[in-house]
Amino acid sequence: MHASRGKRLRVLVDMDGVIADFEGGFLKKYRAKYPNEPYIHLQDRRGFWVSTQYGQLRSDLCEKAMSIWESKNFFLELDPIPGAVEAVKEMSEMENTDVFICTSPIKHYSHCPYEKYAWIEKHFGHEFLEQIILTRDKTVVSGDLLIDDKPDIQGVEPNPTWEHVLFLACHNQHLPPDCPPPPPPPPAVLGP
Ligand code: UMP
Ligand code: MG
Repeated sequence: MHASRGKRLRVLVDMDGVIADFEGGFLKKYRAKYPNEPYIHLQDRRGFWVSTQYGQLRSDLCEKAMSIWESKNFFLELDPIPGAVEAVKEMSEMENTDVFICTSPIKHYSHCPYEKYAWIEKHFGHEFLEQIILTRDKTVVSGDLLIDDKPDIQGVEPNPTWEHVLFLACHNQHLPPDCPPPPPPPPAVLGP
């Protein structure tokens, strides 16, 4: 794949949880909006979906959690993950390397897609707007590497071109390290 593109390496970098601190931004705004409701410390987060874990804590907290990232300025005001903006800029300046930000917007689209563009412009500059891919299905995007904090990235393409590099996050740090799948069993030997 890599060689077929004249040796250029295409790196897809996820946004929430990799360069933008979605979990930290969520917890700060959730606690400010619902100071009397229970919350989950970042070290106790398990599973990719924040809304699912809050819903397990108490069913009505699922919608309360969603109301946070559906609010205006939520995505725009996320802090960068320390060092991430610098690392992505550096990677995009490397020889023979093309970097794209590949991010899934929420379906409540009033603010999120606009704010993702504005966030990239604010932290990377106007030129970087050429390198944004907004998609709900990352399996159809071609690349060599996808750096993403979501452990299971699925979609309509069963064999994406990229190799998934799992980015460490509070919700995935307890997962066992990914092992390559076992080789297929030898063909059954049929009797005479
Ligand atoms: N998101 C939800 N629910 C959650 C947690 C995250 O809808 O419980 C959204 C926020 C982001 C998207 O728009 O999922 C994650 O995008 P990626 O980082 O996978 O691109
Ligand atoms: Mg992510």
